[in-house]
Amino acid sequence: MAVGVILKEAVKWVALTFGKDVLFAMKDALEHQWRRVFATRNILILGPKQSGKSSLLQYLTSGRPYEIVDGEIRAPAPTALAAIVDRKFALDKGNWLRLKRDVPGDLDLRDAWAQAITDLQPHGVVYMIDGRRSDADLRADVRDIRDAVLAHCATSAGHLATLHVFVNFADHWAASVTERRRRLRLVREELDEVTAGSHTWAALRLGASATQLDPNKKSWEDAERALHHFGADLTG
Ligand SMILES: Nc1nc2c(ncn2[C@@H]2O[C@H](COP(=O)(O)OP(=O)(O)OP(=O)(O)O)[C@@H](O)[C@H]2O)c(=O)[nH]1
Ligand SMILES: [Mg+2]
Repeated sequence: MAVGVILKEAVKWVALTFGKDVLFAMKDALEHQWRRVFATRNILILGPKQSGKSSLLQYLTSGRPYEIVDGEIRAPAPTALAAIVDRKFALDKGNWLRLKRDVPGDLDLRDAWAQAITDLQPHGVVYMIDGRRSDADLRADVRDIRDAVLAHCATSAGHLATLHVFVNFADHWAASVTERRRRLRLVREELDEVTAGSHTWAALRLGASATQLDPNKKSWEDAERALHHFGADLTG
């Protein structure tokens, strides 16, 4: 879709893939409650492949973590990242032209994140990981946040207020209350470690929540709760 068309249809526009795999939603496209919770802040949803980024954005826009097309659940397209931006940001043609140039479809996942962080200067980042992975892999996923996310925010330290890790697929990994607590503690520990000893990130509000966005379920309270926590840290 040409940039001009996007701008003309901005009011109706829900989300689109930009280049190959960058998903954008304008704040107006979110369900009312989330528009209020997130206020005017720009948000990025990042995370490794198949961690649930598209499902989370879909949940925010429709209240369900999947898209129905012709009566069937449509498999989400690959996304390097999802961004939630303000109408003001969306209507500034320069932003789109820059993003289009900077985020070509064949860009590496982390390069796309770096570019989006630089261009959007997000106030909040949701970093999704797949909680079904081993303890060691989960720790490694969280450690990645330093180089893949925070390193690019360093020059605009005033902007990023909060970073929450959503440990997704809780329908698989959080079988017992004990296991749920243990894994969240592990993630939280590693997350504190990532920012420890850095003056730049001393005031950054961190969070770790269990979420599930299983398309076969009827409700997603964990995700709702996690998003409210994130929203409170975002605007608080
Ligand atoms: N059971 C279950 N399935 C999930 C959950 N979250 C996402 N899924 C499914 O897992 C698959 C991957 O989710 P996506 O939302 O596409 O993840 P993504 O990070 O956008 O993936 P890529 O864009 O390919 O990197 C989809 O088929 C989702 O329906 C979850 O918490 N539980
Ligand atoms: Mg996706």
